[in-house]
Amino acid sequence: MLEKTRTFVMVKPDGVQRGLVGDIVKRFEQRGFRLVEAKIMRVDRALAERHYSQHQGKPFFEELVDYITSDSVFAVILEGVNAVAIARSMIGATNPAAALSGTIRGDYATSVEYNIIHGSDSAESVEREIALFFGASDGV
Ligand code: RTP
Ligand code: MG
Repeated sequence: MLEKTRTFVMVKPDGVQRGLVGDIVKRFEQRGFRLVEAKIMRVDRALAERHYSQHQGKPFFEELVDYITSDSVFAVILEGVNAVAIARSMIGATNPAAALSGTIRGDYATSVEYNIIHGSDSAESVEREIALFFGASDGV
């Protein structure tokens, strides 16, 4: 049996507003991921600042928090083989100008400020972000 792991993905407010949630979920399901838990929610400033604490002090930090808190997001826990690396490769480069066509950012985004989707970047980030967004998750 191939070992399955979890990752955390969040469709950002621009992705939800543009009606891209269904397409994005479909991409992950088609690739072989299983949805463990998912919800539409509003991120408040305290949660946004904790989620992006590694970027505190950077020139884009305030704008990033404004953006993430501006409207609903779609938060999801995915399970699959090599979940973090495969989800990140499907999401594509942070700056859509560098993201390849066929990736989510490469197909739907043009600006680094509004780049549609977040994906955890390490096993430690997965633990931290699932705890932040879903609490002590025991999704089936
Ligand atoms: P994310 O955390 O959202 O999945 O994105 P990422 O790992 O690909 O990129 P990261 O370096 O963690 O940056 C987090 C988010 O901050 C915004 N950003 N803006 N204006 C800028 O230069 C700039 N750089 C980063 C983006 O929304 C990025 O996804
Ligand atoms: Mg990141």
